Amino acid sequence: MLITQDQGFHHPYPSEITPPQVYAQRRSLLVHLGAAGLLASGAGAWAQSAAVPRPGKLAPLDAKVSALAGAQAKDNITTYKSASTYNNFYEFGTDKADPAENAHTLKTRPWTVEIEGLVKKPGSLSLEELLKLSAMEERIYRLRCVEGWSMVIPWVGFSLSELIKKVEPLGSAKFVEFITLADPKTMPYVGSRVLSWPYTEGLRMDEAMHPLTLLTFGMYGEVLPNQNGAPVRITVPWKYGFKSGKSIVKIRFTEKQPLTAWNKAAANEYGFYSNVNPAVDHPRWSQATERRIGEGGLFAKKIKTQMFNGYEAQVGQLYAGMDLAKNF
Ligand SMILES: Nc1nc2c(c(=O)[nH]1)N[C@H]1C(S)=C(S)[C@@H](COP(=O)(O)O)O[C@H]1N2
Ligand SMILES: [Mo]
Repeated sequence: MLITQDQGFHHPYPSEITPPQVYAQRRSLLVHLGAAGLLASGAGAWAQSAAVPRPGKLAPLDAKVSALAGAQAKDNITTYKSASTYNNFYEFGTDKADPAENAHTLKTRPWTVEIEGLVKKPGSLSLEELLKLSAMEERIYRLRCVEGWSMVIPWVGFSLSELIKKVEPLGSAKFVEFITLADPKTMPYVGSRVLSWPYTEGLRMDEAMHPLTLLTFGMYGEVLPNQNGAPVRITVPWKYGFKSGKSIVKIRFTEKQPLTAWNKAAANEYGFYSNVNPAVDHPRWSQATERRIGEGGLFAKKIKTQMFNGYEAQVGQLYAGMDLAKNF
C-alpha cells in the first residue's frame, strides 16, 4: 500500500493488487438463455431471473429482470464468492479481503436516508419506505474499478430517478451528492487518515436521472451483504467503481459541483466525472485494459476496456461536446 505523508492513501498500482486465490470459473450460457426465455415469454416477470442462482446466505429480494436497454450485460456473471470477498470499502480496511472480514459490525437496521438541499420535499426516508418506493429490477452490470479489474454483478434495485422524481428537485439543483455512513464505532478505519470521512460522491443531475443509475438494495437475488454497501448504495455502471458510494445515509441536492472523497485525496488522479475511458490513462497507469475477477485467477488475461464501460450507446450523449481528457 502506498501511504505518503502529504497525500494520504492512493489506489495501489494494478501490479500491487494481490489477485484473488482461486475463483471457480462458471459459464453463463444457460444463465442468459434463462433470462432471455423469461423476457420472451413474459412468464415469471416478477420472479427472480433464472439467470442468477441465489447464494442462500441472506434474505431474498425479489425482482423482475430489467428490460431497460443496456441493463443486461451478456458477459459471464462473476461468482457471488468473488463479488462478496474482493471488495473496496475503505471504512473496513484497505485490503480486498478486509470488508468481508470486518463489515459484520455494520448495523443496517434501523436505517434512514436523509434528503436535503434544493428539493421541494426534503426529509427522512426509512429503509422500509425506500424499499417500497418502486418495483425492484435485476440488472446485470459490469463494474470497472479504476485499479484495472472488473466484475459482472446482478444487482437488485430501481432507477435512482424514481426517488429523485418523488422528492421534486428545484430548478436550481444541478448536482446530487451522496454521503455515506461514517461511524467510528462500527467502521474500524473511519478516523484513520486513509481518506477524509464520510466517503462522499456526486453526480451531475442528468447523470443521476439517467435510468441506468441504480439505487441498489441487493445482488444475486438477495439483500446486499454488508461489504457490498448494505443496506443501500448507488451503482453507476459507466463510471469507475469508486463513484458508486456504499451504505448511503444522505442525498443532497446542490447547485455547485460537490467535492468527492477521491478527488479530495488526489485531484490530479481522480476527477469528478470518472467515466470509464480506455483512451484517458490514470497518471500512474494505463486504463486501456482490465482483468476480470474470477476468470483465470492468477493467469487472467487482460481484456480491453470499453468506452463508458460498454454503455456508450446509452450514456454517450450526456457528454456530447465535452473534452473528456480535461473532464476526466
Ligand atoms: N463508502 C464507500 N463506498 C465505496 C468505496 C469505499 O471505500 N467506501 N469504494 C468504492 C470502490 S473503489 C469500488 S471499486 C466499489 C466496489 O464495489 P463492490 O465491492 O460492491 O464491488 O465501491 C465503491 N464504493
Ligand atoms: Mo474502485
